Amino acid sequence: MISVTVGEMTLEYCPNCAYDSVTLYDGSTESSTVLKKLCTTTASVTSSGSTVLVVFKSDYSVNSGRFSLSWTFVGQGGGGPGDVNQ
Ligand SMILES: [Ca+2]
Repeated sequence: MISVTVGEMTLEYCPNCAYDSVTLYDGSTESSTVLKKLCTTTASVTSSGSTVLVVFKSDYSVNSGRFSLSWTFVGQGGGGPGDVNQ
């Protein structure tokens, strides 16, 4: 599993973050489950598998601040193909 911590998130504000956003997916494609969609709030999420997709979207108007995030592997032990151990 991967634990992602968003330390800073100051994008343009809009309800549902419709204009500018960072979306964290629980998988490798945009059809994966959305863990969190953010524009002005921070968050911490943990994936169920070994992949997290981060998608930043912005539109043509209104620029705002910035965002930062960090991630770490969360070990589960046991091992086996596809598992992340720490
Ligand atoms: Ca914008």
